[in-house]
Amino acid sequence: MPLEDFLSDLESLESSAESAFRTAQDSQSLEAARVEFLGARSGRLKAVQKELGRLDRAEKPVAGKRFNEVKKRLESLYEEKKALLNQATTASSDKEIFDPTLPGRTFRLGHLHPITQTIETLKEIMGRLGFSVAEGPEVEDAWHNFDALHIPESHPARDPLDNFYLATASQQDENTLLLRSQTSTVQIRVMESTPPPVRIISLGRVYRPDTADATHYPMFHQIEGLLVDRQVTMADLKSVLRLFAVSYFGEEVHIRFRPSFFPFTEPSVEVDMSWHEGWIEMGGAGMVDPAVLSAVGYDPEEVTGFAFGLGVERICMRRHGITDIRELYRNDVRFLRQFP
Ligand code: FA5
Repeated sequence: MPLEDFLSDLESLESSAESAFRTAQDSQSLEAARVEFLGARSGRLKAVQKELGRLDRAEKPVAGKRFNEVKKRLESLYEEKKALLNQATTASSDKEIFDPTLPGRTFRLGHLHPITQTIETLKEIMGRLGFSVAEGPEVEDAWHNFDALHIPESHPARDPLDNFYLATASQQDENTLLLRSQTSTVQIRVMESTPPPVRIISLGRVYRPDTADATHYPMFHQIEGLLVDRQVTMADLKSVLRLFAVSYFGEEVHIRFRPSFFPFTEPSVEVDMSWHEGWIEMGGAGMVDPAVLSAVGYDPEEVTGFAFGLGVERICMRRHGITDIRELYRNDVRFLRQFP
């Protein structure tokens, strides 16, 4: 090969390699260009070097010198470009870490179930009215769920079809256990263990084999209230329930009593509330029946009292505009998340 041809091959290789290095946008394309031109085994510069060996002896010094210049130049062009690309990558990842305009990372925190929230609020409101919190077991005996509450053996409320007994009907005796059907059991437990005056609330689960529909569920919660002292009257009951309703719903709430019957209160009423919409039955209430006071060893000539029992789900649902009680127990976070 004549020297001129060698030199012109070398020159064209130099300019293509130069432009390949300069235009490489990222380290992958730069590496591809390096392999193509400077690759130790099959790079294009290597091929030119082989031609160098075949030149005439006299031409070799000139050609070799030029070859070395080109090789050095291309190697340093490659190194420069490599450093440049590395710098750009580091700079852009630094920017990502410190980019103050990115939205912060949010953590999805859980929160209390709406019924638990309602219970906490009700405890706080009644606490301000001087009521302390009492508790009782969810598995109850017939004495606390019925007998002491003046619900006789023959009363339909004791029907096996209306209660979750823990034994079959034929096995029932005075030790019969059942899942409590009302929180009124706690009235009895408190009065049995505490002399008057008492001023308590009790909040908890109760169980009834009711068919689930928009307003009923076989497990639900009640808030029970009991106040026994000297000269307690129906007016006290009404004012406490009104204060309770106003504290929970606000001044726009209306409350009304309808005459009713419960074996353990006399007189008895149904308590309805209206807030933005029509009336809704929240629960029952009344003056503690003297027979109940006697059953727990209180003197009905000395003290009188009032009691109430309201459905917590009803209170919570009205407050939040929930129209189906079953939503509360489907465990669907998309529903529950609406009540943070
Ligand atoms: C009682 O349970 C009485 N112990 C209330 C009481 C207490 C009266 C103290 C007098 C003195 P009642 O069965 O009506 O009463 O239930 C009270 C409230 O519980 C109802 O008004 C309703 O709000 C709620 N409730 C009853 N059954 C269900 C159910 N299956 N699902 C959801 N809530 C219910």
